[in-house]
Amino acid sequence: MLTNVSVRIRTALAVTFLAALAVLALGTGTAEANQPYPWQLGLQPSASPVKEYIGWFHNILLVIITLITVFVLALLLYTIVRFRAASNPSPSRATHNTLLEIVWTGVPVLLLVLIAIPSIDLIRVSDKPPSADFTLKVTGHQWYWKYQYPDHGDFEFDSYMIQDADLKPGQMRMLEVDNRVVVPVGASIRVVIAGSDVIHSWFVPALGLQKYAMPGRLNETWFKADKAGVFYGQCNQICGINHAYMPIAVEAVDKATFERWAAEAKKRFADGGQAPLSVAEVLALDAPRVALNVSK
Ligand SMILES: [Cu+2]
Repeated sequence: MLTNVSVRIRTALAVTFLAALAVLALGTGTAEANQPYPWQLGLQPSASPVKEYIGWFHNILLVIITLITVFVLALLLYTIVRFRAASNPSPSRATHNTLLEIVWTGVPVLLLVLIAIPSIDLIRVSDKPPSADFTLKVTGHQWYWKYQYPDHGDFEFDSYMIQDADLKPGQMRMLEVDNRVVVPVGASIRVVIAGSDVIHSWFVPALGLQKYAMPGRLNETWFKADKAGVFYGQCNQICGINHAYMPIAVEAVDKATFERWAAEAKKRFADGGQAPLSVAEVLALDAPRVALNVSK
């Protein structure tokens, strides 16, 4: 009977271990993804200094809470075994222990203070850029985003989700947009955010960005893309019936490509023009000129 039970426990442990390994293996296969993926464990890989900090803080908190939980569990088990009626027939009548009470109040307070230091510092770091290269204005609408580049000729454009029926191969369902926000890699970008109708929230996990878009109020944050890529996000403040259909796509490219895109965007979006413009389209425009070695 006993051996039967222990065999079953060991089998269950082995199955759990193998399942965890399988999940980890699946996870590492898409570790570089800049969007959520099935069976994801942990946060998306970081692509900005603030996200790096968030990731570090998340990991250190996980260690702290694991140690606390294991410690409390061990105390509980010890108490259950050591002070059960059978082994402790006449219980102690003590009600107070000054030293113990000071310790079990003081240690948690100390831990909370220790956690509060990086937590508050993170708010400071994510609040303002050390020095901004340019400003991007983001406005949340029901149900799309408007982006404005005041330092590049003040052009602006709307960014809508690609509908399922219009998806091209390789495009992310519910995450791809017709007009991506394009930024240069390595530039510190000040982001000012507002809402035009209700509260939205501009949330791009890989860049460590999450800021409310409030009507009648300008919120500020910043980011710096450490690497080239397309970073996906979503509105994460419930804002009405199409809340799920206003994704965010930030494309980080090299500086020269960004300057070309911005120059083209200034023309394209002048006078309220709204035909979408992609980086690929801008590069394709240049291809014949580059091939003929003709300056633009
Ligand atoms: Cu929303």
